[in-house]
Amino acid sequence: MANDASAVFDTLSPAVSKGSLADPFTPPADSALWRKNFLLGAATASYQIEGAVDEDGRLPSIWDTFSAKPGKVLAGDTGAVACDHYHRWEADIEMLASLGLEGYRLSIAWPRVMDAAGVPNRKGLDFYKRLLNRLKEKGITTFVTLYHWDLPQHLEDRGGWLNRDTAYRFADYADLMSRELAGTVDAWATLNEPWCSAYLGYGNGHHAPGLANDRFATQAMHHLLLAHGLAVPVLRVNDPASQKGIVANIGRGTPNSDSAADQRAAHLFEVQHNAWILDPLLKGAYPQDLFELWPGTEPLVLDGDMETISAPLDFLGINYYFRTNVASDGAHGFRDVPLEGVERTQMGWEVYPDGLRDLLTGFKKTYHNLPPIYITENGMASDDQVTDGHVDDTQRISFLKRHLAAVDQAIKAGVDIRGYFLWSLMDNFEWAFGYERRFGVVHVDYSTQKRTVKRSAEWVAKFLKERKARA
Ligand code: IFM
Repeated sequence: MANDASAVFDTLSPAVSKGSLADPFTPPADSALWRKNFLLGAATASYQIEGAVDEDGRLPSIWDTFSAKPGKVLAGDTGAVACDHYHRWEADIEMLASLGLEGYRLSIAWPRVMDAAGVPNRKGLDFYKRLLNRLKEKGITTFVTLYHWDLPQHLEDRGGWLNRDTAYRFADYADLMSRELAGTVDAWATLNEPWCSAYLGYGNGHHAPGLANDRFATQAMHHLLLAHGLAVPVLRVNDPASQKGIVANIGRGTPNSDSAADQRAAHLFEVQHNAWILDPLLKGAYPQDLFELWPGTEPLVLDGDMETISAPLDFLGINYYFRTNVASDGAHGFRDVPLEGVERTQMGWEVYPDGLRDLLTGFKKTYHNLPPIYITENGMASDDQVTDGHVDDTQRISFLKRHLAAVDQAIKAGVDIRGYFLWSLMDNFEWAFGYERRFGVVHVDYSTQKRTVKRSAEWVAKFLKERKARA
């Protein structure tokens, strides 16, 4: 196997590496990307695109509260309007369909569909029913995430994910949604990126609700995973035909040197980013090395919790963005050592497709029960501008090609990967970075809400058209 995922397509089709739209996307003939049943889609999330935060009975979420606090989000941005998708959903679905995208991953805003007493909010539910029905009419495969970080504020007021009860409230919410939406959802993901909810939300405070304590992070993680475990059987009963899974973000950590200390640091980085979530889900236990990194932070785990958390999954969603080069911090952990001269995105994240392949092939070795995988997010931010009605996001085209090549290599190495969702369908509210960072394959002018299809979206559409023609 070539070491460098980018090299695969470069060798076979040198033109492709230039990333210009004129070059056809020509994966090798034996590439899984040509398979009709390899799903190619795009992803979004409720708080990042919907807006309409106080319409039709939606209650406040922790992100409304957090983004209203000075200094928490770049430029004081909030999700109050975002892409106004709540009102523009029909045109947005048309756009998605016109690009030929076969799958759409969206999330439901919990505070839109249920009140504090658990009473359904019909208007909020109807929004998602209309949306999902339309997607079905268009023949688009639907992946629905129940929790992409917009926790109802009333639950945070009672301790949020530090309160075990939130896990049970989540199971009630999953029950309502799967009873109401059964038949319109192809795959349910319970949580998006519990690492971010637990660590960024409760461990370092960069995300809502903004608490910073390692012990909080491990307890919040336990309750998030418990919420997942409690919800899965409920989803199975109410909507047996759909797939059930969870979405984890994974991080590649590479050692800054060959020293044993740096190797250990890279291992601990991956324990903290990957095994912290995947071990409980797939092995039924937290990795003990985590508590070497954060001594004394073991969460309170009750009898039966780990069995609940590790019940079999139909799929595992994987979100991948970059690698981190690390060295030992001289104590229990690691410190980042940014590499010089490497390609980076608008986020400052290193472009490193091989990390995706290496993590996936590594998981296959580590977890004998690794479920089928969907890449549920992958993409990059760039400072995209509209010029003469076009957005030339050449770096994104090249990024997507190289990461798709890495996926292909992982499939050839035996990993069961069934699809890929690019992040994101359109520019949106990028959490603590507000609207400055643009991840979309469709540009959004936030002053007019005009959508402009970027070159990258045209490129994906072109490939999908070609694939359809060859089928
Ligand atoms: O925008 C986020 C998304 O909500 C979760 N995964 C990472 C993306 C880019 O930061």
